[in-house]
Amino acid sequence: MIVVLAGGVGGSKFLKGIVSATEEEITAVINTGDDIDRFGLYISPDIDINIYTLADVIHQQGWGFKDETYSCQSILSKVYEEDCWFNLGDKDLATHIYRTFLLKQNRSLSEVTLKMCEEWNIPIRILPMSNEPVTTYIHTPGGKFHFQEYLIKRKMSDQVLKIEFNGIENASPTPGILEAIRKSDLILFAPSNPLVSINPILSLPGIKKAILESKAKVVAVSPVVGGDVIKGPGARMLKDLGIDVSPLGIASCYSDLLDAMVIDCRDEEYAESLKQLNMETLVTDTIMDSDHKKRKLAEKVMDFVRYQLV
Ligand code: FO1
Repeated sequence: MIVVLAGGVGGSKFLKGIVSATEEEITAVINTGDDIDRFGLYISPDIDINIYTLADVIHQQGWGFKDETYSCQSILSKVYEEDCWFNLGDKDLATHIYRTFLLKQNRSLSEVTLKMCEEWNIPIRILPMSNEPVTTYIHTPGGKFHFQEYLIKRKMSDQVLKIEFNGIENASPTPGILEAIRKSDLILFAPSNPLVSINPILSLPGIKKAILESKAKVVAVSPVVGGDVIKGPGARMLKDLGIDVSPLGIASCYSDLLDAMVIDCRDEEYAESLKQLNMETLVTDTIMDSDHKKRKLAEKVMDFVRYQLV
């Protein structure tokens, strides 16, 4: 069994590759710290990005539906003069309406997610990291902001002083996650932002302990390529918090959890230093700009785990 920890865009591409490259049972544990309420609707961006990507309906920008329209949003903003900084497409709204409708019937977020996965014919188990609310806030000199507000409304223009996962102490991992970790042979950290995508998952009570106790090999794919993060706010956040924008900086975020790292060819120079930290390294092309390349990367990772990580 394989467990994949993932956030949104980078995570979903990697997950798609892994799904196409192996027949093994996969449980994907998805960050929900980015979840947000807009107009009374429960929006879970990373869950949706992963479902849409695996269902092949994702927009090429990495979130929302392809061939999306924004009629509802244009009425909200032009007629009702609402501040629509968080773009909600018409098709995407159906997901948020349906999820909110089911949650209001006292179904848990994981039940709702599994139901949505069934309806989209997703061949793996996708679990939100927790059924309890955890919200990522970014503390800046100008105050603290919901992660989506920092990212989209304020366009990452603020200096990051601290990242808070509000509610984490009272949240527990979704039922099934700890068992999956214990039973797994391989745990993959997708090339997602370590600070706001993977760290919320790792910060849930019991997760790190289960990973450390599991017999599984633990492998992280670096989201940093050639001194930058492919998508999202990663580089700015890492810099602001004094973390090196390199595979070494990413490795430091995961401290003693990793057996190995997958890094891009452009970062080959770091392989030796990672080895000195007791980490095996796969150096390969990690850019996943086509389905073929997603699958290729996943095949390389699976071969590396099978033949080099013993
Ligand atoms: N990202 C943006 O850059 N701008 C948006 O307006 C936006 C809206 C949005 C709506 C639904 C959804 O599921 C995702 C959306 N995203 C948007 C992506 C999202 O902010 C982030 O990429 C993730 O939270 C990080 O994984």
